[in-house]
Amino acid sequence: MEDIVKKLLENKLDEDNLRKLLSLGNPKMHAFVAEAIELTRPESVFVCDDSDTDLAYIRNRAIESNEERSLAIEGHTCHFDGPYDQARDKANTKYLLAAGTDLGASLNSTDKEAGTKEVLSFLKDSMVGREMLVCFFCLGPANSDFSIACVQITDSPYVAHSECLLYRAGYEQFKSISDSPDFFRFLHSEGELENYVSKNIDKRRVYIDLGENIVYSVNTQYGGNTIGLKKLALRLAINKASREGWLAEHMFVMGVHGPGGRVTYFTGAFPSACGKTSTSMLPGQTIVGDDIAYLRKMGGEIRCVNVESGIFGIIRDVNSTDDPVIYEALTNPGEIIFGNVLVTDDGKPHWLGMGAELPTEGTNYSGQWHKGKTDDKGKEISPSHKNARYTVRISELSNCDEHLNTPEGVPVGAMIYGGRDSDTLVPVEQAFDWTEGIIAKGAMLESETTAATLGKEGVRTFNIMSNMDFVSLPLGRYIQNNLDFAEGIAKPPFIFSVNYFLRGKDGKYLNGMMDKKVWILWAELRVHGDVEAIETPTGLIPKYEDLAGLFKRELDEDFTKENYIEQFTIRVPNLLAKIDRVEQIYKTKVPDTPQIVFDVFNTQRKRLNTAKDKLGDYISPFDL
Ligand code: SPV
Ligand code: MN
Repeated sequence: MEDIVKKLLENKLDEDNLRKLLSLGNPKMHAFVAEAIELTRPESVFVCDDSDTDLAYIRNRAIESNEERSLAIEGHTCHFDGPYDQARDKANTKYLLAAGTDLGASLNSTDKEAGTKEVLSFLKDSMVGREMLVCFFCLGPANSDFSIACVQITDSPYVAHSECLLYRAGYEQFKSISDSPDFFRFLHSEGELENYVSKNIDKRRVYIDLGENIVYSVNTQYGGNTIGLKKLALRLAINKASREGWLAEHMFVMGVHGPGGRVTYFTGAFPSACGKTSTSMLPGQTIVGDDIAYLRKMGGEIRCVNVESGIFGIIRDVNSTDDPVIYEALTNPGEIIFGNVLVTDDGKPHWLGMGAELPTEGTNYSGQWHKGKTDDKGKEISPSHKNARYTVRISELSNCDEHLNTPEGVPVGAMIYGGRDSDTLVPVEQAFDWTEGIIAKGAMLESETTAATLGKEGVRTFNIMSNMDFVSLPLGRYIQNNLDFAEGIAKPPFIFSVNYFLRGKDGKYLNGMMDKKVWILWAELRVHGDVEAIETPTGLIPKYEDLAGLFKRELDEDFTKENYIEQFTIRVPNLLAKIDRVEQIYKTKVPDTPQIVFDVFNTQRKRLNTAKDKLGDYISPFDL
């Protein structure tokens, strides 16, 4: 170890913490910690070795520091982020671009030298008077081809505590990588606090250095901006995966339970707040993960793991009818962190859509709250934020899949792409093949914006593979990587689109919350060739009889022919307009778009026009 590193560590760490840090023989990690100490100048440094004592220390620190408060039910706590720090800050999340590199105009980036200087200036002295926490985690199951070791430095016990619930312990993984330089590094400081929340929101930054595998995050607490292993690591992983020939995706992983005890694993990519978690939690199915998956080719098949081991889920509309498993976990003892809900004096959390009337006063992200309270712009403050969250370990859920921690992951039988779309796509459609699936389902994905990111809601936005916010390489190359991924795979996963957000002429949603169960189970039957399908210009859709049978058996509902026609009508003008819109983006903003993307657009356009000439603008599935 370099003398200067050693000296810095010895000066700041007490004997016990120094021993824990030096037991990991990784010079690059030691240097990272030493440099962070020099930069942020903490009062003390705590190193977590994943022992029960150390995990309890972090939990207690979160409460002692007032970043979390204890709630009435054992193990439950609540954290508040500041009123302007309630979602991912896309505008201030940037890639640090070294001279001579280019990620394309669609990705938010800044000059590496200037950006690094800026973010380091905000981090400078940020931990004076505070304790630095150094934690180790592992992305993916430990000791597997998927594993990526990570070190997180933060001055927020809430961030560290969240990561202890969301990720696999990594101290031992770090031992096993020995002196390897191949790991991810995260440096976070919440910056100056006021009432325990980050004060200098105008200086909030999340800067990503792909060359160094480092992410800096400062002046923010919201999980999506601070929890290194979540979206910060996803951005690093997508770039690493591209270099190494695998995929890192914004996808759930679930076991879909078909006839005769058969389990088929599905991945599903949906933009934030579009039903990803609730799909992976569907009754009767098992969950591997709800947010991020790594996919690799192994032994002639595509296999995947959940990168995480917990859920940082949206709590809005979680109730005993629509999300019974989560609701059960949220209302019983266990380690859970609620974020930005409403808390009443009796220590109970309340949230929008929980299935009960909300109280008229309590404490929320705005401080003391009462019904009718307005913000500084005169807008009424919601009791619980729309993007309020809960954090829970998947192993604590009754529907946890047996392969959550299997080192070789699970085989992928199908991949689903879904978005918020009120008027174009049918509820479920299978792509003709892998290439058309990746392009027409994944690379053409659009979705209406939600409260999960700052900015206006409900704006139809291009969102390639639901991964637009996290892609860290030129988009054309990202598509090509996806297309190439099935090479050498005898039976590539089937690809489907789903749309849970279709609206009727009166503006009302055409589907109930549980209808998605029918779409997913139908897709599972297709993977095994158990049902036939109807060919449309853009793919394959269910036959009425098959859906009616599933609705009856699974939901005890009568699915009428009228419903079927309204939902599965092929809306030719809308589909053509969608192709035009997305094509325009690729033509103007993505110079490295592979030619095959335009070919698929043209093929689909031609098929749609042929069908239109024969059958008109709006085609009933019964006419196909
Ligand atoms: C999402 O917004 O996609 C999330 C939550 O999963 S976070 O990215 O952490 O904000
Ligand atoms: Mn997500």
